[in-house]
Amino acid sequence: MSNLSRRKLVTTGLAATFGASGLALGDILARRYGLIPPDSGGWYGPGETLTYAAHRLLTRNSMAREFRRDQISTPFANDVGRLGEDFKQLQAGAFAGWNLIVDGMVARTTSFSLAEIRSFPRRSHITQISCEEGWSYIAEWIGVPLSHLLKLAGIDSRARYVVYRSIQRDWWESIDMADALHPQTLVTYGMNGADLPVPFGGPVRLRVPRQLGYKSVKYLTSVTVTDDLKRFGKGLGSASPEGGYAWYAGM
Ligand SMILES: Nc1nc2c(c(=O)[nH]1)N[C@H]1C(S)=C(S)[C@@H](COP(=O)(O)O)O[C@H]1N2
Ligand SMILES: [Mo]
Repeated sequence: MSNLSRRKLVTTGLAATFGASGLALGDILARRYGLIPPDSGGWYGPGETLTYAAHRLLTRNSMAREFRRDQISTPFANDVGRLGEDFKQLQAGAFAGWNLIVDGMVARTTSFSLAEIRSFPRRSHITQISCEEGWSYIAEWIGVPLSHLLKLAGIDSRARYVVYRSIQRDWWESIDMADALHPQTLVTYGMNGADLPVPFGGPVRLRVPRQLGYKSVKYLTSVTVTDDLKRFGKGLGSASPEGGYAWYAGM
């Protein structure tokens, strides 16, 4: 059998197995491991479920690849979003008034100022951010692990996801606790040894290096801890599936 037809056979077999019985498989996974993504419905649902469940079962604690300092990209690819008056006012005050709110299933709803965020234990990594459109760059990201802020707010043991938002209202995302508590998931305020520049999401950006670029939301304003994504937006987990992209964008 040639490689091509073998591959075709394997793909067809997979499609038959997981396409036809996707719902049954989903049911089993849901009951056994609770690994059904919020966008598990529809045509792409079984594939989304498989990808997410496989990643979580096999590589729950894996690390995103880190690079050497001399591999940092110059110049960067970058996508600059439009920013409103609320942002410009905060920018005029050197972001002294910027707050990040942590709420939802926590013991204490907590508002962290930029100065407080900067005072916490500092972590950094040199990782690649990859856009779903095909471009990428490598940068050093500096911040505090999101897990640190979640612990300070007192996270509930029933927590399953965090929903996070930008001052740009149409950008919001969510990740499961495996990524929220992952040591490389950082609330960043620095890049390549300097303050995080505004075009790259400054003053504060959530960096989720195990997933595609769109999960790294710029101009971060809030993080809500929850056990259920159904009551956010259209119930698909984030803005991405509402626009046709996967909720889980793990690499
Ligand atoms: N608030 C906000 N966050 C965002 C975006 C955006 O437009 N606004 N774009 C996303 C997408 S699609 C990608 S690929 C990366 C791009 O990161 P960069 O601006 O550092 O290049 O940011 C993500 N986070
Ligand atoms: Mo992107």
